[in-house]
Amino acid sequence: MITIRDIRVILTAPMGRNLLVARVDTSEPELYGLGCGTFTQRYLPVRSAIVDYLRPLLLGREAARIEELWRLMMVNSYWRHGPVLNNAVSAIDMALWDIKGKVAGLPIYELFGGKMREAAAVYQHADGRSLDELTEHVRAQLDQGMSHVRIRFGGGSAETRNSGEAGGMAYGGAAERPIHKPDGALDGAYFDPVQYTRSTITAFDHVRSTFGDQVELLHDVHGRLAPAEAIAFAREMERFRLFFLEDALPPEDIGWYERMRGATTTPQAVGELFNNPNEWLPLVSNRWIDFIRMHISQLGGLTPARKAATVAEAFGVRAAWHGPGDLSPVGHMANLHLNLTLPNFGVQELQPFTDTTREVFPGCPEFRDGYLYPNNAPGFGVDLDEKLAERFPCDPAVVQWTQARYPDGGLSRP
Ligand code: GCO
Ligand code: MG
Repeated sequence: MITIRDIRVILTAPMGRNLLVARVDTSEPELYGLGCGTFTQRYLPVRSAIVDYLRPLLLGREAARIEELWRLMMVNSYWRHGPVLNNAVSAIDMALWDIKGKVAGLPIYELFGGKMREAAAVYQHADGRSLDELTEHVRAQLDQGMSHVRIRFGGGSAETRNSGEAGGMAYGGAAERPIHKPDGALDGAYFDPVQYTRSTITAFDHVRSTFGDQVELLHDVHGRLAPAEAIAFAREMERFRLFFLEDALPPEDIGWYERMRGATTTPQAVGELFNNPNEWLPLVSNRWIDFIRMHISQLGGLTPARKAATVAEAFGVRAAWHGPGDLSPVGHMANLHLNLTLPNFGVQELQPFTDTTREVFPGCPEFRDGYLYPNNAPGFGVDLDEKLAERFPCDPAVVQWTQARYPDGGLSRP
């Protein structure tokens, strides 16, 4: 019987985004697994949950019993289904799947029933401070073979744009005029919902008329509109024939998706902020959404993500897992092994890997001509150069971009 001999956490930020990977070593010499538990804004409590609680719980137990150990980890804290503990469980869960694949001498997609496709279609983000810059970035994506592109208008990365450092540019909004704040308004990442919706519609109108229907367009509202604003915006976006509109509503307002469905044909995608199955289950079983977009380590790993995908398949809902820069290549590979086997795969978000990231994580999935390919090695097929990883320390600095504020200075949701 192969048992769990040790569990360690490796923290690294080769792309400047805090990543957390657990390594599970077994009783078999040289047999170990890697799993992603990246919660970039709160990685220290995730590390403690693994090292201080899950490690003592799991040492000596049989590594092959993934379902048993997943449930054991989830209920051992009694309170469960929160972002910190779910990411800790995910890091171990994925590592156990990695080990199982290595023991079987098979890539994980083979353990999930084998390939339905050789690679997963991916999308990246195109944004710009002007319509010309946005056009240039969309064209650059098409030149890389992309068939899907996510558009934002307003310049900089999502997080940069939303930070005070970038002048508080609205998330996806290109400021037509300075945001009108009251005297003494507190610092933050200011955001004007009206400016955002108006400038985003201008941007989509321009991109759709420039590129026609040769590209599938996506957009992420990031849950920053009031329900009525979100529904009106989704209706206005109908003429641009989006592949999907993401996070039109935040987790706190998902009860409005029933009305959203009745009000517009714009396809809906949601899920990156979900932790509890009861967040996505009603949306899927009522067919109020079109894509599930969970951050699978936020769910607790590959074990629950597979189950969510299968439930979604029964209701005609497709998978489009969260795939940002704050996900390790191990987590991206977990998305990919699932995607290769799902009848209801939609599209995969991808933050491209830098050369440095590829050196820290040998075996990264290969991006080629709009598709992401596995390397067909046993398990996930990704390794981690811990010596090199040490050269890119994580940073627990106060997060700025999530201090999103409305023009009047009130805090919105980030
Ligand atoms: C996405 C997400 C990201 C998040 C980030 C939070 O769709 O990729 O919305 O941009 O903001 O992952 O840390
Ligand atoms: Mg998003």
